[in-house]
Amino acid sequence: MTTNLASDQNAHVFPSDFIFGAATASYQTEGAVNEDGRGMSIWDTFCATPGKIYRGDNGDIACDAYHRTAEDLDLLKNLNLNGYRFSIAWPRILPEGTGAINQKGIDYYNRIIDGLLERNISPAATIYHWDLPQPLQDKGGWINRDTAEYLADYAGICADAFGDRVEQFITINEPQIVSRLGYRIGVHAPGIADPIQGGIATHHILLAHGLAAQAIKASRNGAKPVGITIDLTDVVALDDSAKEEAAQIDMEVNGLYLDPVVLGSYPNIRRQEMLPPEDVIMDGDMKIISTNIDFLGVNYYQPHIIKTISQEGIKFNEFAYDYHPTVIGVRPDAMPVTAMGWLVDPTGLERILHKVSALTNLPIYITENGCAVNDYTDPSGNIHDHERISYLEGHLMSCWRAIEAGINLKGYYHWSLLDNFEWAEGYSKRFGLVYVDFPTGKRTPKDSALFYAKVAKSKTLSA
Ligand code: IFM
Repeated sequence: MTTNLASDQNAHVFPSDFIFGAATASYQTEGAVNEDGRGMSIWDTFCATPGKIYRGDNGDIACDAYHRTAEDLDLLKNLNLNGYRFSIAWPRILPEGTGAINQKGIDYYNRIIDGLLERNISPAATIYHWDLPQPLQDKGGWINRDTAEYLADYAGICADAFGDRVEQFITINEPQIVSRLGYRIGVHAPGIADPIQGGIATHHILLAHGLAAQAIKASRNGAKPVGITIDLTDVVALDDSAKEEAAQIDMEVNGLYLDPVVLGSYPNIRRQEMLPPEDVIMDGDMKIISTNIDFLGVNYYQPHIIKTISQEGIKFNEFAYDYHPTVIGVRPDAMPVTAMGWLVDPTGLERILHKVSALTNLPIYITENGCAVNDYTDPSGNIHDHERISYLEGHLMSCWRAIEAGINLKGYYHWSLLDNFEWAEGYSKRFGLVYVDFPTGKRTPKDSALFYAKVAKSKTLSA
């Protein structure tokens, strides 16, 4: 099926209701960690642990977004964006993780939501973008099954407080990163490096998604559109003999999180330690995890390109895959990389959209896509981030082509609105459309922001 979107050789027009948005997350931007009753999160603890974060950075001040709400909402408006994806900090709403609600936390997100609506910008709220209240970590964090229930209670509170105005709720951001980086490898909070705990955390975070979706649907505000954001990567085998391993890697990085949500089962992964131990999967869990949702959020950054290892071994632009010794990952010479070292391949986004659409009829939103660039202000105070413009243009073109091919893609949120705290990388990586001078908090739209503003205004990508 094709949709016959308007296009001539030079102009590619998006549907009139398409969301051109930007995304941020609480701990990465808000700062004000000790203000207005916010409790401690695992990221406060992790950042305070020597050696965990580049240069010892932390989110104490970040972009100071907590104090600059109106300024940031005006930025969105001036960039002609019609959608904003932000996350709610669990420890601002429930400083202990459960129990007493902190009204000042509710007030803060009310200011954001009302300010968005006044500017005709659609609010999309993520319930959990990784800032677990520290008191819940002290009870075991995502290893403790109760954490899934606590998250559902907190999601219900958010839906009751904000569901009369928030247009989309996203339960969890990137369950893969929570379990893999937080529990399996330990480079993210809470810093656990144990494959078994990784498997347990995987199941509990997915269970939390299902329970939270149910709680949001049961809100006194009535059922609101709810979905989950899963980070997906396109796994490509360059030769036939790498295909089987590529399929396994695909299941480990994508299927392990996507299949339970859309199919209600874990994929057939060979490495047993990737899967949740059988005794943590209770009767009825898979049904909860695959609870009906209204849309799927997809985060896409880069592909994984795999080939069979040659007799000469690994060359400089290749890298080993742990646990998959017969294949290597390849960085093709012609493919640019971002300041994170991530490959730039917009066609991967298109392929991911086709693969997801073959699995589910859910409407899809790209809830994150973007790149880190070594941005700097020139002597006149401008930021000429041509790499980001090219990245954005390429990926928007993939979105347009996917819609043209009949894929139910409803929106695109660029990561990120602002340069911000990039987790273990601290402030060393800039992902923003808007440059943030961290010592002063001053915001300056980069050239990419001006480019995106034109696209968003005209809903047209001109070649
Ligand atoms: O900054 C992160 C974000 O928090 C989650 N998705 C990937 C981004 C870039 O690493």
